[in-house]
Amino acid sequence: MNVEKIMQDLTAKHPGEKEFLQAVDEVLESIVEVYNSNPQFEKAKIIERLVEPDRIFTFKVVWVDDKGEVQVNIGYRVQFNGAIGPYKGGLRFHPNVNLSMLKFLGFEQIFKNSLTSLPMGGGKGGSDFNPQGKSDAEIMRFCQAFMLELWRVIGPDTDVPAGDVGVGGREIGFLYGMYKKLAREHTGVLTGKGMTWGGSLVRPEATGFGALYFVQHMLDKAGKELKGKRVAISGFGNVAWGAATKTTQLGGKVVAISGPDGVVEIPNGMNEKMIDYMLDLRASNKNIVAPFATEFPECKFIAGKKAWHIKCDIALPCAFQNELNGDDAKELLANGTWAVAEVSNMGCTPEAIKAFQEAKILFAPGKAVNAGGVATSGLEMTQNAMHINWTAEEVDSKLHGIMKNIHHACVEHGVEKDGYINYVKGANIAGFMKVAKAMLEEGII
Ligand code: 2IT
Repeated sequence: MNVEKIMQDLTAKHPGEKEFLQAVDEVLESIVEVYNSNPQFEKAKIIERLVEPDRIFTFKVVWVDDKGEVQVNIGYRVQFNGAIGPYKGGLRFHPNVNLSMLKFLGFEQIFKNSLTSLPMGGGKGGSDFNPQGKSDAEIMRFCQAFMLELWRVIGPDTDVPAGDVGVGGREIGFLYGMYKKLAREHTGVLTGKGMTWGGSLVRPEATGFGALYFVQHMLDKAGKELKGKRVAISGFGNVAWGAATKTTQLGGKVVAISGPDGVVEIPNGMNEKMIDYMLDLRASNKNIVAPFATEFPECKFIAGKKAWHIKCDIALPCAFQNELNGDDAKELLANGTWAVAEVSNMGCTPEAIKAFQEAKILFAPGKAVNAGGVATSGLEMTQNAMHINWTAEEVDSKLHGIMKNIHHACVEHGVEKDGYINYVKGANIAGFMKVAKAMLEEGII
């Protein structure tokens, strides 16, 4: 494989798909060596086949808002790769959603799902619908209209969507209700369901919890511990909440959370009340963190600044792709940060990752760190297929085991000659090998 040539061809075919091309480039750079040492891959054109989604569905979503006005959005589902299992991945509702974003997320999902060791292929979907400021009734009508199209192409053994940014328990409920009505079946076709109708305990907190289990193993391997360390978290959604909860439980100090309006500095670290308040903040649907500092006067709101502005040992991006750039990385390094774990998908730009790796600090990529979310979705699918429910302890211990294995796989494939663990390389190689082998064995399809 010639990475440059493949990237040139792909860029010519899909000009402007910036995030997607960025995600592919990172994977290719990581796997080129193992790829080229295995001639079977080249012969079967594994990479050329892997970078094109199996299929993409786009559809119009028409709904009526509370004022009686007709609204039109675009819906998508990218079924990227189904070599190791049914397509699996979230739905993102956000005004910036476009095909490049969903292709990047779907591509990442292939390797992430492979890392979980569960049988799940990669997929992603969503809409440019903006949930901000919408009433419950509007959210419901949109979700119903969205599912009216999507239901034809998904199924419990075909493609199993879940939540992502802008899609939480409420949306999954509305989507599931409509699917059930159309398909006349009560199956595990979506994950992140409510606990009384097929959901799995621990799924709501799984992404954040899993991330902290991964971080624990990473610190342990480096001879460090989380206890007493300053942790900066970006975002205040479901994932950030799970990460803040587990950080605090494990004795870390969450000294910052942030939103689009700025950062809240929490000098003594978050307490339980503050963690609970994150949920109120999210439920207020205003997408700002400033009220946090009014509610807790010991905290300070700094408008227009990111979480990376606050001095911390460990940085956990928990919001969006490319939310931590080269300048942010410099600021963190200057402030003595020695570990960064992406909890968001592709949270760091290539410049930021390069800076962290050159400084030889601990850095782990989203597809490994945040895999606990989709892994627990996989556990939800298993429980649905078996028609049983596991206890929270059972699910949590399985999640913990999966994160431990993912960490192990990253180390196995990521150790450099000088002993530095390149978690990006490790995660990409470990995730890729399993999918590539499956593709070889399943023939040219
Ligand atoms: O990015 C992700 O892994 C998710 N949004 C979760 C996907 C899932 O199927 O649970």
